[in-house]
Amino acid sequence: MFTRRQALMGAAAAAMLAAMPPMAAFANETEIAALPREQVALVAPPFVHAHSQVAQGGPKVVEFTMTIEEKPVVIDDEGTVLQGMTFDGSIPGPMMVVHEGDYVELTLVNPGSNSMPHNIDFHAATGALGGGALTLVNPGEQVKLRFKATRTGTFVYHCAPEGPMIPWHVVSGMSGTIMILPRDGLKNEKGEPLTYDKVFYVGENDFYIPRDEDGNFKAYENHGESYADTLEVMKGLVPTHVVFNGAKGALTGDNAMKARVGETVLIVHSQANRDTRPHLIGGHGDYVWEEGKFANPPAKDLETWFIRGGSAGAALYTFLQPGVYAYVNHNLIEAVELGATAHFLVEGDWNDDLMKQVEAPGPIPTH
Ligand SMILES: [Cu+2]
Repeated sequence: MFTRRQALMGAAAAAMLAAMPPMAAFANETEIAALPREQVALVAPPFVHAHSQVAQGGPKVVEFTMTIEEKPVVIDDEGTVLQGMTFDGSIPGPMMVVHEGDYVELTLVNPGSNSMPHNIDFHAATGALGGGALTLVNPGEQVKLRFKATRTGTFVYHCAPEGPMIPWHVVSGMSGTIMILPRDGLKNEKGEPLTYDKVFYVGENDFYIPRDEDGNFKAYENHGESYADTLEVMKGLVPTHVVFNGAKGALTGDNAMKARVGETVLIVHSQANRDTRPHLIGGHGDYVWEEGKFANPPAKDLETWFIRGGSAGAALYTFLQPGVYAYVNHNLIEAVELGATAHFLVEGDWNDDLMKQVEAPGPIPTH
């Protein structure tokens, strides 16, 4: 007999099923092996390897290789040396771009010339400490990790070996970003397509360089020698340097990022360790994915945006005036004194309607 109670329970079960998220379709090894593969050569920031904004065809396996390099890096114009640790030789590591549903297959190489084990934790990946538990490589080893790009957005990756080694490796330079684009590209808050003419990747780093009794930055022979002193400065939580692209001035003057009036630029900004607040002086964020997650609609017309430590965000802006724009961490002490300033050099015609110096500076008239 079919009772009223059974009918209610049946309805409840159906409602529960309907409320459950749809189970994603997971592929087996045979299906993954049948996918097309693409090898991508990474490029050093602020540049990003060539990619299509809308996916061409179905999901594929995208192969990347990164070689870890432990090396001294000059981080300011006074010649201060960081005992650096890098993914692929650059601070930050290179930005990878794939589409949702693609597989990332990374070969991580730790050459015998290095002195320490390293690994990689992808905030974009699911399981095993973001891959960190499956990628620990000693000097002289390499490892291959595959993960499925299931969530869209900009995500940090970083080295995460063990205990106090984790923050030390991160503030020595071992972080970068992956961007996972929706298959049909970026969209505005109405779901209409957005595209960019150029993309730049700005990675922000806080460094903690020990000083001697006279207050001068200390130099060390190697990483091991620098470790104890550096850890003491780190624990004070006051960085000696806050920089873009690994060094004060790495993106200013001759190294400015270039654009033209009318061009739309996507700026991806990461900070693996500490909060920051990018601001484009004289411009705006037309569309900003502050948390860097493309499933959420972008905010519009932002003056400053907030990047949480341990994340990457993306801002889209169409330049409307020529000139040099400073792009800063709008803690202006960090921007000016500690190094967190970049430049955009924009060419094109000035628009008097948007701004005009109606009268040049001159003496105050007397009566
Ligand atoms: Cu490491």
